[in-house]
Amino acid sequence: MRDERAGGGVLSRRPGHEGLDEDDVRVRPGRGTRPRTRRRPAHEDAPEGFVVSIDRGRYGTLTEGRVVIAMKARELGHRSVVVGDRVILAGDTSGDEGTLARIVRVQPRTSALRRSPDDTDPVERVIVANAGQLVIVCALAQPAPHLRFIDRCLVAAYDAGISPLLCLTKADLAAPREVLDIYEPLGVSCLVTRRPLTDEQIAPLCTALSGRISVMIGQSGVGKSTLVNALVPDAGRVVGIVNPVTGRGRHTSSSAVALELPGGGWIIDTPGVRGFGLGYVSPRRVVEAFPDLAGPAADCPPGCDHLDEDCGLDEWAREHGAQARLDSLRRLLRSREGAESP
Ligand SMILES: Nc1nc2c(ncn2[C@@H]2O[C@H](COP(=O)(O)OP(=O)(O)O)[C@@H](O)[C@H]2O)c(=O)[nH]1
Ligand SMILES: [Mg+2]
Ligand SMILES: [Zn+2]
Repeated sequence: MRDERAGGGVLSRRPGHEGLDEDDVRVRPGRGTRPRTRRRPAHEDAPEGFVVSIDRGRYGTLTEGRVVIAMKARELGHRSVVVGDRVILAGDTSGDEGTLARIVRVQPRTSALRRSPDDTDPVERVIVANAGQLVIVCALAQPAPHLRFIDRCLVAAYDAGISPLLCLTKADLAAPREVLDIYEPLGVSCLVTRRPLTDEQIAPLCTALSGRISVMIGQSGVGKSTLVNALVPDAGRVVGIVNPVTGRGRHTSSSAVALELPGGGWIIDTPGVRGFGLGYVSPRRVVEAFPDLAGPAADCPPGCDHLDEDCGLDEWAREHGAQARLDSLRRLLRSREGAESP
């Protein structure tokens, strides 16, 4: 007898793929994903966790108000799990000392901050998931501002669809004007902090971070830890409780960690990340971040990198009095080339 339901649907079964249902129709072939089978356990009422730390294959996940340590389930294969991911847990999710849950699924990401090992390597690795904001911390002195680093962070942020926030520290040592003149024409949100880091100093940053997931990046010595300690007064303790399984009290220097802000939201510190390889970012992706430039850029010669004489953006900038904005955009585009490190 013919099964009416099986034959008549839009999602008719493909030869050689018996037993698949519409869940198997994927937009992209996911690495490590497998077709649904009868043996696959149901995780429908399994709790969801938020990955706050990673240490040698152990994932600290905030789950229903407690920190549950978990490992990746075998069924995840090579699928990456990073700080900021929302994951479905199975097994012992009590969070009791010595217990270990399993991560059985990773929820779709709203954003993915990536790096490639270097500019020529097309393989990209996700560093942080679901962040809405990239806080680029740069000192105005000691160490001197590293503008190329800022440019590259901006490119990575625009590519990931994450809004950047430039935080200029140590304004007690040097004035911020020159740096602001480069980035304000792009419409980048900028904040300036100085010592002593009073509540008044930190308040604008608190407001900017409130209720969002922000990831912080900056070179060593620019004042990231100083800011985090001011934002999250018990930051040291929060990090310390994350790893009861291994007994290690602190996260390793290379791993990211998410800290909950007292006013709501999360700040993710990325101690091991000192920059981005941008080999995978196209000029088009960068220009798309600036809606007023995307229109005129579409009239450029095919494949225009927007750096040469025949680029149509020069005329647009003259007509709109936007030379500073175009200069800043070109800084960003040029920062994609050459070596990553300072
Ligand atoms: N003068 C001055 N020094 C600062 C300021 N913020 C941080 N520092 C100092 O800069 C050094 C590096 O700060 P730290 O937070 O450890 O930087 P990190 O490596 O980015 O985490 C420390 O000696 C801080 O006391 C500031 O606004 N002004
Ligand atoms: Mg630090
Ligand atoms: Zn062009």
